[in-house]
Amino acid sequence: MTAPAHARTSADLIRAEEPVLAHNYHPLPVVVARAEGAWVEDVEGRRYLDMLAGYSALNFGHRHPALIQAAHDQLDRLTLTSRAFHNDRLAEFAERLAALTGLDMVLPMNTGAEAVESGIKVARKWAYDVKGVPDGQATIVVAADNFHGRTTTIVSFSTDESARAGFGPFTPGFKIVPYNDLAALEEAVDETTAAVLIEPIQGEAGVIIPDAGYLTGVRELTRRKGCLFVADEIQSGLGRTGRTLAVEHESVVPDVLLLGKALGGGIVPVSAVVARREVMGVLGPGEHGSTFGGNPLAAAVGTAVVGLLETGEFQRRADELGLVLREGLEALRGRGVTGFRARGLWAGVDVDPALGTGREISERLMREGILVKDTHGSTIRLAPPLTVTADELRSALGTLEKVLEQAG
Ligand code: IF1
Repeated sequence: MTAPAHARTSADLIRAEEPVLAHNYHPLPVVVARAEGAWVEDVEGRRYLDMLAGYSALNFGHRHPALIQAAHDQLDRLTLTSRAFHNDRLAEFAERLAALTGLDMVLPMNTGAEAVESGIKVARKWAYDVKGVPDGQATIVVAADNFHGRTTTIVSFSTDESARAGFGPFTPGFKIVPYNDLAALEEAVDETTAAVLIEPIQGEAGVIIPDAGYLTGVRELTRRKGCLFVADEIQSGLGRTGRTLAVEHESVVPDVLLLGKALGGGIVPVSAVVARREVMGVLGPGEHGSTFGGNPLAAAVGTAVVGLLETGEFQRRADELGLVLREGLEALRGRGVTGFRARGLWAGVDVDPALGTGREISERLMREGILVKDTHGSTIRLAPPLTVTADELRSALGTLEKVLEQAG
């Protein structure tokens, strides 16, 4: 019998994972044991500033007091009923989430991929029942370099070979066009198109921000051609870009909104499809579901998350601190940073490949107490909790500067 987990060193725990944990990730060699706010602590007590924030699932920081309190209160009352019965938390969650997003109806799910899959099913059913596309012929137009999750259908329309190789056969009915290209979209959308599904900002692709007017163009094109605009805001939403939703930067309202990650406050998986009534109305009893979707614990935490966003505080913080982030990155341009894209507290930073890969830079930053995640090549993603302070942000940028100098 090996020592209990809490008595083992980081090295012991990393070694213990090897024979029994699927190798579907290549984590940085840090073993987190506790966390609060923007800081995590490893088994040996070393502290790190978390500049990844769970890929934007921790927008409100680790263990935000209001969210933890909501979870504790609900744990002492009721955690799961399934939707075979009602529970006393779901109505308020759906009402307040719909109001926050400016849409009408909520389909509560659990993970982001489930929200994407559910959005695909609703869009297809809307195409058959409302638009009149012949059964089985609905298509959905997506963007190259997309990331919408890891299910077989979702990777069917991925352009990332590492995400789809070996997982076929794939789901038909998807067309891929270049991102940020309205002419290509115009050509691809036809009478069989149920929806255009895009990220308002492409996260995994490296925080790719489309030209001003692109989202407005997608909105106008989908409305004119009679198909749905489905916005995947699972990573870009809920305050990350300085607005409740990234589409707000162009005052665009999609027909269907996909949410996840931070909707669960970094505590429980909570995702949702939020849509216009005409669209969500295509679902009838027994036509879609999920054991945990809309469970009272998720609804209680989700409602507390919506409560935090209703104040506008986190959106303002991301907007204001985004200036600090951009100024800091601008100062590093030509000094190891070859380019960057940033909106709110979210940035994709291209590092000079001569200084190392994104992974190598991430490892150097880890040794200096900063946790980030590379995306592709030599691009690293910066996405701290929206609770980060300006001083913490400046300190992290200072450490990035130091690491880039040392790598040179
Ligand atoms: C991994 C990436 C980020 C997402 C968008 C749907 C989902 C995601 C825009 C699915 C999830 C996660 C998945 C996680 C790492 C992370 C990720 F690197 F994979 F691409 F954030 F960029 N739509 N993104 O970003 O949500 O089912 O995971 O809850 O798979 O490694 P999920």
